Amino acid sequence: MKKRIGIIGNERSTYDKKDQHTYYFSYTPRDFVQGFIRAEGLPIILPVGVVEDTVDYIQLIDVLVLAGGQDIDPKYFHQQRHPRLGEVFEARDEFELALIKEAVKQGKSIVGVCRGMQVINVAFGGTLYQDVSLTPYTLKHVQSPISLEQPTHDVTIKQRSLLSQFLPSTYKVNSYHHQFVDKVANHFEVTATASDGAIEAIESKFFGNTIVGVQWHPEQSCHTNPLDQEFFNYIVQHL
Ligand SMILES: [Mn+2]
Repeated sequence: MKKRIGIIGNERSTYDKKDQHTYYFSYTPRDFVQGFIRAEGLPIILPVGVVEDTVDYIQLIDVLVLAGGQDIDPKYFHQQRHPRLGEVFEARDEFELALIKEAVKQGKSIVGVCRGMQVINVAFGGTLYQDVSLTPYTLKHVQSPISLEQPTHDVTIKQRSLLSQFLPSTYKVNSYHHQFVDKVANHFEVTATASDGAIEAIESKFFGNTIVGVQWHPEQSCHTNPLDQEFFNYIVQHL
């Protein structure tokens, strides 16, 4: 059997003027699906479900992937909501935190992208900056309107890290985040840093399984950049 990659979905709605009806969708960006198919994995989209089903969901998969999306409710790192906090999605927070806990119990690897890295950090006791305005960082970390296919800032990759298995020691990544890891969770190490000091990747092997999170979006550039496709290849081949 191919490696089963469970990607946690998101929800969105569209209002159809003709029907005068709002339609709700569970989805994940197609780029994740395609990245894992190219890597010869078996992507499976997990909808935002109910916490009591987390044991069953984790049994279905080999690797848990947390994708990008809304901001995490800061109550999970014991802070009040800052005025610059973006949209939050409570059911997703709760479900993802439960899936992470269960994945650790069952010894399944965990991968986070953007919000996904931040959720991992919070799940293990770290904190976030709720907005870039609260940080000392000076690079442009929301690169729009520049397409995410195009990398815009450098990161330094730590030697002997998981990321260093397929990325060079200095690597240019895309950037689309207004929140940042602040205090890093215990037993995690920072394995990529932007030149302004922003934390761009974290990893841990402490909990028995492999856990890795990146702040950039390899799924948005893996179609055109082979090194970003390597992110998916590595997950399927080694996690
Ligand atoms: Mn960045």
